[in-house]
Amino acid sequence: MKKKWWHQAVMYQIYPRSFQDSNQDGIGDINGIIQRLDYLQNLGIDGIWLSPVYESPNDDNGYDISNYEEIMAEFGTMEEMEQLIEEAQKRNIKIVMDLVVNHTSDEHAWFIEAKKSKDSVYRDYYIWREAVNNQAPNELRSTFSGSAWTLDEETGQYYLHLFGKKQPDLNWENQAVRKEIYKMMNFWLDKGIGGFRMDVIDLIGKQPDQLVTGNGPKLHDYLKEMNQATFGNKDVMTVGETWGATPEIAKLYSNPSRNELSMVFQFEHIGLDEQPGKEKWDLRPLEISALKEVFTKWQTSLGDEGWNSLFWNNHDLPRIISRWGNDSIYRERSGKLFAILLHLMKGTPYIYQGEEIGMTNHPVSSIEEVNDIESKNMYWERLEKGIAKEEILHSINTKGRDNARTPMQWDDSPQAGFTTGTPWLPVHSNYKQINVKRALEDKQSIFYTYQKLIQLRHQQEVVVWGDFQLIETVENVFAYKRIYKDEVWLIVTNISEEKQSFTSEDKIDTWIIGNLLPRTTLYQCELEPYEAFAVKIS
Ligand code: TEU
Ligand code: CA
Repeated sequence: MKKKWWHQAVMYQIYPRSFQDSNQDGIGDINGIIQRLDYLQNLGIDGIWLSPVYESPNDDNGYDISNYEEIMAEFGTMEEMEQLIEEAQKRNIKIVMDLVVNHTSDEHAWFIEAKKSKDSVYRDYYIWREAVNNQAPNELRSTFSGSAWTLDEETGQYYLHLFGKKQPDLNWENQAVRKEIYKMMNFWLDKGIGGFRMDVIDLIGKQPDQLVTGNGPKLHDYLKEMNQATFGNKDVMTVGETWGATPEIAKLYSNPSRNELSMVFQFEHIGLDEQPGKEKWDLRPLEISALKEVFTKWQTSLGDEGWNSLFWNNHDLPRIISRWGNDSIYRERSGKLFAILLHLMKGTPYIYQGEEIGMTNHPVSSIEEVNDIESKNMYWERLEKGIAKEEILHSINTKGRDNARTPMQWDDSPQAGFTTGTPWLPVHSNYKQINVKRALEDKQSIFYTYQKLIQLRHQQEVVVWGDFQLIETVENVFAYKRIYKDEVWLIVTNISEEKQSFTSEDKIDTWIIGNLLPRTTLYQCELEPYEAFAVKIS
C-alpha cells in the first residue's frame, strides 16, 4: 500500500460553536480556534476535522448550509478562515473541512429559486414529487423524526429531506448539481485545506422512489467523478461518513486502486448498545464480546484494500466515558482505557474535542434545556405517542447529541474559560474538576495518555502497520496483539468494574503505557477494574 501522511496521522475534531469564544458572544469562533492551536500542537495531532463553519441558519448547527463559499458571521470572516489554515500549517496541522452535500439549507439561493416555480432552472437541484392520495409520495422517514417529505404550498409538490425540514436533499442525478459541488470543493482545495470529511456521503446515490437511501447504484460513480474533478491528484485526506458500511462496502470507498476516498467512518461498533432494527434511542446493554468481534472483523478485513478510521466520539455521539466507561470513581482510569484500547489499533484515530481531558455527558431535566433538533423532534414525536416524559429524557441524557456539544472546558474560571459572555449551551458543572489547565498540570492526566499514544503512532511502525490478532480471554477482557516484522505488542484492557483474570506465557520486554503501575509479569494476572496497558513482548 502506498504510504500517505494520513496513515500515520491522528486527527482532532473541532465543533467550532463549542470550542473557544474570542469575542464574548458566547459562541465559539475561528479566532478562538487560532488561539488554541498551540495547545493542539502540544497534544501532537496532525489534522483538524473542522465541523461546518459556512453560512447557515443553524437549524442543525451548521449542517444546513446556505452558502458554501461564505463563513457564518458568528464564526468570523473568510480572512480569519484563511488565517486559520495558514496558522495551522505553520504548526504542521492540516485543516480538513466538513463537506455537507447530501442537502443544503432551505435558505440556500438554489432552494429559494427552486421553490419559486416548477419551471425554475434550479427546480431539479432538489427532489420534488406529486402527492399520492393527498399524502406524502411514500413512507420514507426523516432521521429527525416524521416524514422525509414536506409539502411546498407554493407549487403543491413535496420535497425530500432525509434530515430536517430546513435541509432539502440535493438531486445528485442532476449533473448541474454535481458540477456546482465540484467547483465549490476546488474553491476550498485552492485555499490549501488538508481534505474533506464527507457528511452522510453514502446517501448521495439515493433512489427515493424505490425507498433506497444509503449505498444507491450510482454512489461510486459519483465518487469516482468527484475524485477526478477535485482532490484526486492532491495529497489530501478524504473520510466519508457511511453509517451502514460493512467491511466489503468500506473497501469500495477506500481501496486505493478505486480512486474514491481515503477511508470511511463506519459505525458498526457504535450501534452495539442499540436494539437491532430500532432507533438509536432504543437501548440494550453493551456486550464486550460483541465489541471484540466487531473490532476484530474490521481490523482484519480491509488488508491492503482499504483503511480504518478509529473513533469513540464525535459531535453526534454521547461521551464514551459516560456511555461505556464509568464517569464517577473510574472516570480517569476508564478514559485512559478507551484511549489505549483504540489508539493502538490499525487505522487513523480521531479525538473529539474534550475527549482528551475526559469530559462527560451533561444530563438535562427538561426539554427546554435541549438545543439539538434531533432530540427535540424525537421528544415531541414520542410524547405524542404517549411515551412517558421521564423515559424520553432518559433517552436524551443517554444518547442525545448535546452531550458532546457543551463548551470545551479550558480552566476553572467562570464558564470554564470558554467565554466571558453567556454560552450558547451551558458549561458542564464539573468544569472545575475537568479542564485543560488542570489536565496539563497533572502528569497523570488523561491528556498525557493521549499525548503519549500520539507519539507512539508517530514513532513506532508496529502501531501504524502491524497486523491485528485478537487474544482469547474472559468475556470482559479485550486483549489483542500487533505484529510487525519481528516486533510484537500486547494490549490488555479490562472493560468492567470488576477484577478480571488474564494470563499469558509471554515475557514483557518493554512496558509501553498503562493506566496503573507497571506489571512485571503477564502470568496469572488479576486485572483491576478498567485496568489497561500495552507491552512489547519478547
Ligand atoms: O450525521 C448523520 C446522521 O445520521 C446522524 O445525525 C445520526 O443519525 C444521529 O445523529 C446519530 O446520533 C451527519 C452529521 O454528523 C450530523 O451532525 C447532521 O445532523 C446530519 O448528518 C445531517 O447533516
Ligand atoms: Ca464568538
